[in-house]
Amino acid sequence: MTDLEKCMESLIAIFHRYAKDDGDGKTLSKKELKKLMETELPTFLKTQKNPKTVDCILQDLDHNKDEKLDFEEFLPLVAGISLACEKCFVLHQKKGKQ
Ligand SMILES: [Ca+2]
Ligand SMILES: [Ca+2]
Repeated sequence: MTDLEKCMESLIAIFHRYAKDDGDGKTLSKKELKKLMETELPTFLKTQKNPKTVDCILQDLDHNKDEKLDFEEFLPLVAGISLACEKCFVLHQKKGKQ
């Protein structure tokens, strides 16, 4: 498998690992999302000063308003954080070159 394929597999595996906690493995409840973010994205959570970050994220991403995130709704979160990371990465690279 290529690196990117491994990444995608991990992403799917992580989503399902946390989603299945309450018996409904297709969606992340708020509790499951919180646990996922606390465990898998601690660095990102630490940069967020708002204690309601998880609630805000859930509201933003939950398009069908069932207060749960399915995989399709969850992906923009990963994409968004990846975008932010990529900007940092580019910034660091520029700093390194100067
Ligand atoms: Ca669930
Ligand atoms: Ca939803």
